[in-house]
Amino acid sequence: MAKVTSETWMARALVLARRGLYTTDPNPRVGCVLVKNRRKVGEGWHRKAGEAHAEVNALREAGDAARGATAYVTLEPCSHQGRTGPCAVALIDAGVKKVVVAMQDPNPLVAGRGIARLREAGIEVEVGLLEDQARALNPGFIARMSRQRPFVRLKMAMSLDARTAMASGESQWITGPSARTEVQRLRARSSAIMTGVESIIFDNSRLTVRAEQLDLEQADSISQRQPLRVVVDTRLRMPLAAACLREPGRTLIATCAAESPRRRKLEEAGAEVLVLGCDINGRVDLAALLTYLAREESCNEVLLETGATLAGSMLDAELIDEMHLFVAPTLLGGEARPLFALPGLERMAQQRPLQIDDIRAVGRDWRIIARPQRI
Ligand code: AOF
Ligand code: ZN
Repeated sequence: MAKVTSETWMARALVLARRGLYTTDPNPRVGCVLVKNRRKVGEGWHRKAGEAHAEVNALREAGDAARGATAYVTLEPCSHQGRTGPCAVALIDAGVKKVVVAMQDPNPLVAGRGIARLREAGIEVEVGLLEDQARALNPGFIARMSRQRPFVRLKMAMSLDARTAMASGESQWITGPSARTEVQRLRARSSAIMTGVESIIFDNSRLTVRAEQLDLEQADSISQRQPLRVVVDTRLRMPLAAACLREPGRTLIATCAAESPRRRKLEEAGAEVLVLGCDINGRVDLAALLTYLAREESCNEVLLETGATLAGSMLDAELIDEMHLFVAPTLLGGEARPLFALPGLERMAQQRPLQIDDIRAVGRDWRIIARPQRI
């Protein structure tokens, strides 16, 4: 039999944490495994904000067997009294002997204090096992806690000749059903879906999670949570009849038009209107919007589903963390609408470099995951 190492247990804790991918928001996804005499005596994960943390669920399963066990946790056990009691204290009280932590909690309420508390109680603590994998589970929570802004993921679909729409603006559907299911998953894990008013005008998209299209065990709990819809609309051109205003969940319109008479009408139609300052081009200050989403709306991951103008502005402002580009095996020809409206580059030295992290087939389409490199 293959040797069971501490990596194996932490890998199990990461698998458990991932079960909360669609449901823990705004909390992080966390998993925990309790091991004694090289056997698992309990495991748990955090399902939902307000409910028990991963460690508490694992301790509950282990009962008395937790005494003398080693705990593998994907995030530092908390030290604060939040909606639930501090996990560090629960581990100490249960008589756990050693705690292996994948990463420190970036939440300033915790930030090392959970680890310190365990050590003060005489418990051996090891930090950093499979840390990269643990960080990858919670990019949004980490960005919000450490940079006061969400992790922004851009999703775009294009033909093999890099067209995102027909000249008429018609764009449904370039990609096939598997890619569209994948986009549903991206929506379901996000705190907010952000778009530009032009996309609403052209596509009238609902920007909702359709749990029945997800084909997942957790479909029931997902359907209860709709990500916040955020529409960037400098001059308040949002149509009163926009389909997304009639969907469950909230729609927030970010605008510079403080005095517009349309504001009240949109509010009556069910939207919330957020007035922000303008940038030097007279458009909504996107960095301020993201800060607002992190601070006031506790947004961890934001999915940007939009057209060339807003995508270009977000890229230009260095506000995109990751891009998911779906490439369909089709040619659209005609007038090219670029992926990004960027100011024309004149020299090769001005190129926007990307790092490609993954390319794979999704049904009949291809998905490229890339990260803009800071220049
Ligand atoms: C853990 N284990 O499973 C999770 C932790 O509002 P509360 O009480 O649920 O606290 C949320 C904070 O606790 C969250 O911001 C993060 O710092 C930590 N999450 N900690 O020990 C868990 N979910
Ligand atoms: Zn906790």
